[in-house]
Amino acid sequence: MRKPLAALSALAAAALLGVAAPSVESASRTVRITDNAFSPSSTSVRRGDTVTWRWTGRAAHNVVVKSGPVRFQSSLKRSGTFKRRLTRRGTYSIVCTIHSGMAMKVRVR
Ligand SMILES: [Cu+2]
Repeated sequence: MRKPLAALSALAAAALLGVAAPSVESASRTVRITDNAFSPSSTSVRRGDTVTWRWTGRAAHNVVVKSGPVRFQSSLKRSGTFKRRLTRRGTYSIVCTIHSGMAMKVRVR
């Protein structure tokens, strides 16, 4: 009867850690959106970090997750920012759906 209880408390501790860690050490990363590219085109962040995409060009672009642990997307726009806190590990393949070849990867470690 001890084993299930120990496993359960270990799970509870891990869950607590998972919730607490990002708020303690979360950071942010900015990706510039130019005409027509993401800069940088590849970046690596820690789980819980926030990525901010900043529109710096004149054309309209969007930020769309094509594949990855979580799907999300921004609206199609010409200026401003789009922020997302990434809480799931893995590799996110991101594109702008109106410009073929405009793509980037974010690795969440
Ligand atoms: Cu675009």
